[in-house]
Amino acid sequence: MALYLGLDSSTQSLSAVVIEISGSARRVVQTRSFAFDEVLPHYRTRHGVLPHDDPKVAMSPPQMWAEALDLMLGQLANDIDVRDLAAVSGSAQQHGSVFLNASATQVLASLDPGAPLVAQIRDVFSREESPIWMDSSTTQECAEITAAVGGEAELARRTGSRAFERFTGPQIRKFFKDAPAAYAATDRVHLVSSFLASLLAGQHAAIDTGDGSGMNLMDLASSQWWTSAVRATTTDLEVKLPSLAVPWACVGTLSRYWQSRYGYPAASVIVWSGDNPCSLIGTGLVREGRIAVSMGTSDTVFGVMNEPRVDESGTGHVFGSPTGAFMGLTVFQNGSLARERVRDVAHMTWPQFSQSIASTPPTAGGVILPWFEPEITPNVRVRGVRRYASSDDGDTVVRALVESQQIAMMLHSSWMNVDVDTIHATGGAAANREILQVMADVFGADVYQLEVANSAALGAALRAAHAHMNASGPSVRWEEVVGGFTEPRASSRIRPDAHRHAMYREWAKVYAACEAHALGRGSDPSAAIAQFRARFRDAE
Ligand code: ADP
Ligand code: XUL
Repeated sequence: MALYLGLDSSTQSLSAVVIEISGSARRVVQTRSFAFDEVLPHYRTRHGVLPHDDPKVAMSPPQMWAEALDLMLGQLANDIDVRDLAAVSGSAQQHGSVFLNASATQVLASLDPGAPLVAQIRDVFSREESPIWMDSSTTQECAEITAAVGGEAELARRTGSRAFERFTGPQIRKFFKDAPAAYAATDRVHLVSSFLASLLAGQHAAIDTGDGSGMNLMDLASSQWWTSAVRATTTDLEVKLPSLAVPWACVGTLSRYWQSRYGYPAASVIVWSGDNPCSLIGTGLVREGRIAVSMGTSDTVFGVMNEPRVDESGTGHVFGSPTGAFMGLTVFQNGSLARERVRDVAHMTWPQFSQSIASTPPTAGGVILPWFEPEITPNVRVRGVRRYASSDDGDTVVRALVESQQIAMMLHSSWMNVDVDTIHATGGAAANREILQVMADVFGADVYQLEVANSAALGAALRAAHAHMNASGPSVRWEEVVGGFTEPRASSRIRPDAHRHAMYREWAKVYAACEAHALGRGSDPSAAIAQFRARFRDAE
């Protein structure tokens, strides 16, 4: 019997999934999850993020992630017999960076199993707070890096994305400019993923090519650091970056700390990756043709790409996929937290929120552009919710928000060029079937829920299994690894309503006109709205 552990350090929580694979038998042995705000309140985060006056700044404490890791491994060792653990891997929110000083190497290698992890690593940080993916404060640095490497198209062609504020390169450059002494004291710049893998292995871990492609620093074709981008970021970044590794690389074994403290074996630590690459595996998307929509803190749309088809509109990203191919990804910042804001203003529970969707006719609430925070897709730097043809009625607002979010996902992911007939839905909000019905109607696709809700943690466990099985035997295909874990539940299928889909195809044009207007790129959409209303007046 072999057990595999997948961890997921997301924006708001740490989750774990333990799976067993023996012969053809497959089962989920244990799942656990806890929210940072609740379990570690002393870090004073809100939804996992430190409150800040500037809406563009988003930081989290890396010590909180480390303390959560210690807590989780302790709990799992209580829950189950961990002696059969063969390999562990992880998933982490993408782009966030952890800055370590030169003492880290020694501290990681000599952790005392008798003392909590966090107490021993307090002094290894050259920056106490880590910028995370919600940070949008680096517009200037994006422009500088873009200019230095020869323009937006070149940066996108080489790294898979134009410069984005949250990407690690622009964030590193900002720190280099704003805090030169602290930057100089930095020995290693990790991603959240490679930082946590380093804590497990007791030595600096590599960055995998999936998470590495979210940095504006890696050459997608060669999977190596791209020297021009590295030099455009800071003067000496090459010596501070960890190495890059294929997504199935082993970066060490669980260190003596975990073995002596909780009784873990010297299980292989497989390089960690980003949550979106891990979710790709955890939703079973190991071949091109289907997409998944994840509605966690961020809403994301992604799918496998055999070739890196870079988005010429500059909206989406191409990342390395854990399978060795590529993945297309489009990210929306105002996802679950926007839904929560609207739910809270209307004083609703989630069941009441669902009821509002179900009881309100399509498009009745108009269009809501939910830019409570600066938005990634489309690029909105100054926050502010925009509403078109909407009323203050709580029910219609809820439906309008959900419709607008789904239409935005449909329109802005079309660059991926995938004929969408089936969507695998994941993330916390995928529990909500009324939201998924709107998704099905907007995309005109069948939507499925998955057996294991946390696809990022499951994907990490499956990546650990895949790497371990391929290291110790003949090569095992991805289909065999994910089989039995990621098939969508047939009974969960939500079919699109043909009439509503036809209506949404037209409403999507109205939405696009509203978005263009809000972005200052289009005229007043009132006429488009009136035309739509005249056409569909008696439709519902
Ligand atoms: P992350 O992995 O980014 O931390 P999760 O995938 O765990 O996020 O999703 C958490 C989010 O799920 C919460 O912020 C909450 O808004 C949302 N959520 C949970 N239950 C529901 C529900 N029934 N309907 C809609 N959203 C929900
Ligand atoms: C991906 C992105 C988010 C984070 C947080 O580019 O910014 O999806 O990974 O989950």
